[in-house]
Amino acid sequence: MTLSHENKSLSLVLTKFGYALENCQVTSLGYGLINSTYLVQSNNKRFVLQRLNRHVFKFPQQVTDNADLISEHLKAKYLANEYALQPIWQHQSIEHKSHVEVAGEYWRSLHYVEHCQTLESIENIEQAHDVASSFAQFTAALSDFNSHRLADIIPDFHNLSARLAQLEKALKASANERIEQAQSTLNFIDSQQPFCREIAILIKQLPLRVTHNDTKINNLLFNRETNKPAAVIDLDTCMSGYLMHDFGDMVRSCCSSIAEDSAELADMSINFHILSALANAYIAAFNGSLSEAEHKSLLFGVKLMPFMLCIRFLTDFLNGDKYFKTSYATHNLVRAKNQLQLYKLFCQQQTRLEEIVLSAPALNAIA
Ligand code: GN1
Ligand code: MG
Repeated sequence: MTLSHENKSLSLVLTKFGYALENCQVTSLGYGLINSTYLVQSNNKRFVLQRLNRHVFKFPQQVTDNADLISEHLKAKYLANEYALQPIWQHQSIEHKSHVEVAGEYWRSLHYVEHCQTLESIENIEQAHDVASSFAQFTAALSDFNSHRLADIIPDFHNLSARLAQLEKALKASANERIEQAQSTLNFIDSQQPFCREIAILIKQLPLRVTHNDTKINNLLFNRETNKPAAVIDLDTCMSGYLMHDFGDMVRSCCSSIAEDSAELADMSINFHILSALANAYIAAFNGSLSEAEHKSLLFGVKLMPFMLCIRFLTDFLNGDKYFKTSYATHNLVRAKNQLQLYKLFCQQQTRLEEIVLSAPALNAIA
């Protein structure tokens, strides 16, 4: 979309939310790979405006409906002092809706939490503790929410066998040049069938919960003054899932020494001190309510999430980069190789991983 095109849309969208573009300052916000997000300032008011990616979200109203249901639940918990983080919510349009449609695009406005920032990496052990207990609190606060009320926004989102099938399909339709570039990564994925079988058996023993499904460190807002977590954001993929998905996604985004799209694989290492702090705080936050199977599954989640994200990036590379935003031709391939390297490092450190995750105390010592 060209800038003038986007500006014209922005103007109409703002009108539908009761604002005039000429009185607003609009700037880009965040580093998401899917939606386009803006910060809007109008006089003394600030709010977030977001254009949902319609290629990714085939039924965007499901996204805004789910977000309304979740924020209603979290607001009630917050008011009852059962949830310490700030719930975020969607603003209503002048037609009293949580979205507006302009030129076939789907937009929404979100509450902007003041005095906050996001982080792209963990700076210390205390922060790791805070990140893990925040994401765990988020999931724990949703443990009494009936997951059937939530639409399955992207079916099979974290279903490994479905992701493998999508890769297979992309491979059949892809150009030879891309396949050649992806070949070594494809071969390695193919060699991991025993791991895929383990996951298929494991998931039969796990309870479904309402999970966030995108627990990257940059989906947590930190208060700028106190440096403490303020709110869990980006509820786009909040739906039924397994706890190991959220734990694994958090670990993959917090423990690698390099960014998820860095090509400098020789520099990649895992910070086990951070991992240990994450595991201890995450498990303790559930205060004994995790079954043995769920606790043990977290170990698998740590390997599963980079492995599955590698498959997703590679599939998109073979499909011609239609899903994730990219900045250069091999961006998705670089991301896939990066996540595969992370998976390999975790596999090499299986014993250490087991020691950390399985020995994490199940009870919250502070409670
Ligand atoms: C996407 O757009 P963002 O950054 O919130 C993706 C996640 C991936 C992540 C990888 C709907 O999230 O699943 O883990 O990129 N979201 C969707 O950075 O596919
Ligand atoms: Mg997201």
